Amino acid sequence: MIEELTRRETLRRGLAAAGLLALIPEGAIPALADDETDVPFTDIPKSFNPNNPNAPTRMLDIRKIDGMLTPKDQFFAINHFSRPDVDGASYKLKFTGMVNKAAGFSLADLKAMKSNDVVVGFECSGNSPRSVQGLSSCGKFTGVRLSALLKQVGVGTAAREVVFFGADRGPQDVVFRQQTFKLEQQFGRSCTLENALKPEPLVAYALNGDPLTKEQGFPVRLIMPGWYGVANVKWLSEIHLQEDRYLGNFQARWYRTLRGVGGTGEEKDPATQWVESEITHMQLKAVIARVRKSAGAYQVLGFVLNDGTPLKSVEVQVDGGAWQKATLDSSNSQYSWKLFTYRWEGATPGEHTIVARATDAKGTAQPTSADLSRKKTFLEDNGQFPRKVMIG
Ligand SMILES: Nc1nc2c(c(=O)[nH]1)N[C@H]1C(S)=C(S)[C@@H](COP(=O)(O)O)O[C@H]1N2
Ligand SMILES: [Mo]
Repeated sequence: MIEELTRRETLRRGLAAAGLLALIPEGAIPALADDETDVPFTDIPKSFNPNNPNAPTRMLDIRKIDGMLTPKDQFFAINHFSRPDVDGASYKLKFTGMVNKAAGFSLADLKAMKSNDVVVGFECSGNSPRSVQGLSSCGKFTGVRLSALLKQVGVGTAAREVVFFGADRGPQDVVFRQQTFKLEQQFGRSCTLENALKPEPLVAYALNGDPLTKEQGFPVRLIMPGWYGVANVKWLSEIHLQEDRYLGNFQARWYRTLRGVGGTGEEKDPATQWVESEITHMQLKAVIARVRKSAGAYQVLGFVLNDGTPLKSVEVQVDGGAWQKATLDSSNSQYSWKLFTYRWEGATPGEHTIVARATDAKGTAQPTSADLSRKKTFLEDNGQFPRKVMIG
């Protein structure tokens, strides 16, 4: 895709010279050309250190986004235990619990089945301005539909919940009332059987056409298009079917949101309900990632993440002025991140504040951070993210 965009850009330049530019769709996001420069952001925290190979968490430097697919060595990476070494040759994906026949699929078995490619963008539910929104990326994943595997093993009649375990494990605090147990835990997440049988979930073995990297879950991971990062279980080793809800730490304790609904939002207002919810589908979020100067004009680039609902609009506001329509990129697809560009006319020297907001076809609008004040926990921060830039 990046190569494609570069080719498209070369073409664009040729056509521009020939006065035929109008033939090319607006909004393609090419790599920075020789005569273009990045406009610096003045809001990057001093401590921000993206793409540090030694850090346990790798963040994407969103100022470097130059196409749909995040290169594998820049793709953000988060893990709760140390990254396990899984041997691809002896790997088996086990199906256990309420299945008609317990089964194991080797990497070769999976690769022999019908493969699907899907471009999926996702973010960690903890992504926020603190990490300059760098806990996000977009890749092309290749794999087998989860529904096809479930069909092959046969789902038991009582099964309602599908649990996905990674090969990573370690001691963790398990809290029950006032007691805390230190117990060996495996990374696990679950979803309902209904969600598992949808066509989207993918048991993936490749990222951008190459085998998964160790950071991204080699040899096999789950991809849940439209869901937050945590649902995409890496180093996938076992899929367990059961009747009851799965209540592991990463499902029922760590990854939840607590927010006030109704009433005034005052903690003592009986009309306000304090609702706890699971971290599942991504909340609508637009982020300005990059601003570039090209032949005296300024172009703002950004991305939108959401649950796959079509977008109605993405708008950009400069220094508190009127909201202006941004252009969605022609390379976007339903579950990719949605790239957008905005041509910033009349930018004057000095510091400016720019912000983006997205609205989807169901009318869901991206909140401001003030709108999120009733959210008590820090996950699912999809508030608008005003950026500061310096025009030279
Ligand atoms: N097995 C396993 N899968 C995991 C995790 C983990 O710790 N172990 N972290 C999750 C979280 S919190 C996120 S945000 C995503 C990050 O995916 P990435 O590292 O490919 O960017 O992986 C998810 N899958
Ligand atoms: Mo995450």
